Amino acid sequence: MSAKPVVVVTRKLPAAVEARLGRDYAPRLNPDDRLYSADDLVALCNGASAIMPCHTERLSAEVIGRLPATIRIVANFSVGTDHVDLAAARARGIVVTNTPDVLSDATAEIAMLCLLGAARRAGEGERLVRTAEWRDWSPAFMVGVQVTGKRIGIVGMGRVGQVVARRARAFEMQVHYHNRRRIDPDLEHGAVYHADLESMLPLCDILSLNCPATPETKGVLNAARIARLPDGAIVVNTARGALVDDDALIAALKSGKLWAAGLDVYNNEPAIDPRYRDLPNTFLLPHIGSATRETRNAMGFRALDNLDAFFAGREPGDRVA
Ligand code: 8YV
Repeated sequence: MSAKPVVVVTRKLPAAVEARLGRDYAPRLNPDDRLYSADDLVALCNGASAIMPCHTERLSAEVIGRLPATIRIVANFSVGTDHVDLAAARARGIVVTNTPDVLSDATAEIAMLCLLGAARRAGEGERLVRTAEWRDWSPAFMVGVQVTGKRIGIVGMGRVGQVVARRARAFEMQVHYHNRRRIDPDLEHGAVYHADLESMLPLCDILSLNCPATPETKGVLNAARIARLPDGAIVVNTARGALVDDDALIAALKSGKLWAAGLDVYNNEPAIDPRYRDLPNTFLLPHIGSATRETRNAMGFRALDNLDAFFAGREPGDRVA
């Protein structure tokens, strides 16, 4: 019987996922959930065949170049792959996979939470009650923006974007979307496609960012695009912080051009731009889009399915490089 492949698992994973890893592989686990430096990671990979990283480990071209030749696959515990230099992996013949589908519902839930939290001032309200500073009630107290029946624009109508659209329809919203190409009209359910992002923006009472971070989408929400949104619009980001020009978003939140923003992801997490914290009209979550028990298990099993296929000599279902 051949030895079980050694898999470097960069973060602590759900117990059931680690149990399956232990049954089928020789995993190098991280029981203390310590954040590895690039040097730690490279050293841990000595003699290993696979890495199962999260988005917290940056596999840049430089890091990939230092990996031992024994590493044959990077099976990400994430749908996003912006932390991995895919071209560098390809150049070294390293297969890369991700975990699509299984986190779409959980992430769309957080998008709706961000949307509602921003529109209805949930963060401010919660802080008021929690700090015992809630003193009075009046018709003018904590007045927010109603979301029912509003127009939502979704940037990136992939798996998550389509679930956000479905949830938005439950709130009777009119759905607009911008995507590289129009999705199958059977999947649109009345959503209006805009090939041109610029022309969609003036129609968006709410703008939800749901596209991957790539060189093309970096800073897609910039000052010029924010200026095209209706006054008082709401911005929701559950995709990646890199999509946003922080200076532009913060200026628009300060000036009142935007009503509010609901954010789960940021540039430079977790050391986010501190100005977000000082604004009353931000509803801020710590990148918890996929953080449900169900989804974290499913992500782990999906990553393991990819490893299983690879080591059985089959094409992994979620190969991205
Ligand atoms: C995860 C995510 O928390 O899957 C993604 O791309 O952004 C998150 O939902 C993270 O990636 C885990 O590595």
